[in-house]
Amino acid sequence: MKLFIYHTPELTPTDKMPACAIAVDVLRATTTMATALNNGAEAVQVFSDLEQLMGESEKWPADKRIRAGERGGAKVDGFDMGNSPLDCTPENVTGKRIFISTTNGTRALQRVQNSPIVLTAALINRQAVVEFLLDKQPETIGIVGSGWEGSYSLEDSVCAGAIAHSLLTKTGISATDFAGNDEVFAAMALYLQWENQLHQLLKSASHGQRLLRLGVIEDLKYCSEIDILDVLPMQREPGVL
Ligand code: 3SL
Repeated sequence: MKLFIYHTPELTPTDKMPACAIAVDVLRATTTMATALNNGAEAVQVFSDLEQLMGESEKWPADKRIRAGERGGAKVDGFDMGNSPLDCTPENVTGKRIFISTTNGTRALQRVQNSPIVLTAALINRQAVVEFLLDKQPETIGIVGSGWEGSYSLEDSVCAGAIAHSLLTKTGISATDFAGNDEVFAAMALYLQWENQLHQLLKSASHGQRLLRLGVIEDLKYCSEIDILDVLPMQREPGVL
């Protein structure tokens, strides 16, 4: 098992897909996806283009769909919800398909959607992802952070480090055999430095600051919780989890 971490979709090679790819957008897309599926959503279908989302979702019965859209952290006008995981209550999402488009999380997922296995991870479902990897033992794993418009983001890196650290500890492989690139060491170091203060780290991150300015304080707290959901979002067909 060899792990590669890429900080942004742009830094992720597309010529050779890993056996298992994991898209991460802790703030907030992959946290929202994990929460929706955990709380009974039928599926999450991801779009980069809002018009395409409207067209596809139109084919679905109105009482069985939710249109979720975020741009610049805010809800897209006319959509049922934005990108808040806290809106994904069982009352809201059970039995429904979530048609979602977000700024960066969508891009990360689309970048690796041709890998044989595609998962999404956030801090809240970190251990469920680790357990799956320990069971399946894919030869190569690529974790792709969403970043923010092409730039590095702390929260995705710390989540990648949390996955890497748990995997490394549980497999007992030597770190040099396990790490496919230097980003793996850097992400694990970040996680070990902040593992007991993840909420503080997310509040300090530039996107955390952006969300605080938008007033979504409770989202930030929830997104920083670790291993609270036993859910494994896995792609069933391109763009559908
Ligand atoms: O960029 C994204 O994909 C979003 O997760 C950003 S936000 O947290 O909804 O602002």
